[in-house]
Amino acid sequence: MLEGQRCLVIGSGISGVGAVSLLKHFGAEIFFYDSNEKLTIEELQGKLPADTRATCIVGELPGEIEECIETAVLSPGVPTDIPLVNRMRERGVHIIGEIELAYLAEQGSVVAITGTNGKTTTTTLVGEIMKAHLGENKVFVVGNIGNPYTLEVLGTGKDTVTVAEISSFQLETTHTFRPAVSAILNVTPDHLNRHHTMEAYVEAKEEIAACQTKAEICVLNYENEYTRSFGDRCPATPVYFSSARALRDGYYLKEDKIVKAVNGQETVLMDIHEDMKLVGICNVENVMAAIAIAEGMQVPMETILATIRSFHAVEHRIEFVATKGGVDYYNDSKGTNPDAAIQGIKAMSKPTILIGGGYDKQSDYDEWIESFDGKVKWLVLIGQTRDKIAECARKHGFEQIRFADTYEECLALCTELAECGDAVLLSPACASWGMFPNYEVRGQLFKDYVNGLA
Ligand code: UMA
Repeated sequence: MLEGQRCLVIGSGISGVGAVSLLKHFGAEIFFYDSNEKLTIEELQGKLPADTRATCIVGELPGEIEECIETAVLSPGVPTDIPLVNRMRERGVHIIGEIELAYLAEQGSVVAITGTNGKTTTTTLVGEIMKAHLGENKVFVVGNIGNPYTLEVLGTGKDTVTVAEISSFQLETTHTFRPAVSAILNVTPDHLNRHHTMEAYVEAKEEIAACQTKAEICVLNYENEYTRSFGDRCPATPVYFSSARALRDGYYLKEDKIVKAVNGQETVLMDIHEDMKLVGICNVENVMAAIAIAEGMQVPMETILATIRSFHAVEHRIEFVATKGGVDYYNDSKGTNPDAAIQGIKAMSKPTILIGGGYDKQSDYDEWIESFDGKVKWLVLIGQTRDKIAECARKHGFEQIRFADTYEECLALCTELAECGDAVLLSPACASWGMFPNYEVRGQLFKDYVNGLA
């Protein structure tokens, strides 16, 4: 359907490279573009396989190229309201995202998971459950998790399942994407610099179910006001989970047990201490969501529970790194917004030296500071948001603040401040952008530093 069409791929990150490879398969005429003037045409060419025919462009997009484009494929990091995209939209150019492009080639079933927090853990766990059920080579785990969908989709077939972690950025540019089972784990303020309003952010998240019908399922968190109310207008059949109350139909936490109810009839599924290696209430929610999703995909309960029993925390999410000099070090680099970072603090049981700050997504830090709850001994701040966070902390009466200019300085300072019996937690409540390409690089630097300590 895109054969012979002039297609512009915007963004030369991993999504852009994936989009080019799929467009090549479709037989499109490809223009591979990145607005970053610091990049060179040779660098863009170097990101593509040698036999790829694509016109590479950096910096300003020449008018004559813009004018001839028929379809534009946006990388997730490209805002949908920049002048270039607005002009093309007005001209009637077909504007899609990398997820939509990949979905055009999907042959099998799709599970799609979004939410402000818990996406990566839930996606990974669902991927493991599906692999246990169908076999390793029948399951593709893709999307925001760091594996572009476009790079995997040609391997799909009638009997495969694609488990996709989908961000709000990606959902702004889907049109026909129709998962068999979707899930919105929770929605709390995040990425407001990109979406501008909470309403727009919520709207983007709800797109995950836009093409579903009542024959399909949307798994929703009953304890989040946005996802609970979405159940009433969701085009799919809602299936709820709750960490705080019994439901007539759905999955919920009852004391220490995860229970399933059908028409008020309860079945105890598992014990959250004996059967789960993951800790924290956020992970109980992730596990309940994974059970609901997997059951929605007709996986037998014994396969689901056996996988959960052996499943460990994912990297960079409240990940224990090591104990050095009597101090426990935790990497929660994926704590990229205040709500996620609150979960990080909740999981700590010792006096904590907390590393915060990074890229400014125009978040509010009040609730995060309030969650310190006497547990945070020192707050070590770094990055673009450090003054804003410090001001907010002082407003809440928290004065134990130190600043660092570089991550090396920040980590050395934490080691100096920490005493035997303390914990050091990297859970910055901010994205890493500006200092690092992504949260993984930030988390890895932290882990390398800790592992290098005597
Ligand atoms: N660019 C332009 N024009 C613009 C904006 C960006 O040309 O207006 C260029 C940049 O110069 C850069 C490229 O676009 O060269 C980067 O594209 P990108 O930001 O979309 O990055 P990718 O490497 O393609 O990674 C993206 C996701 N990144 C973002 O959403 C910001 C990755 O999510 C995802 O793993 C990957 O696609 C595969 O699907 C990361 C993320 O931080 C992990 N996601 C956010 C989050 O989880 O909170 C949403």
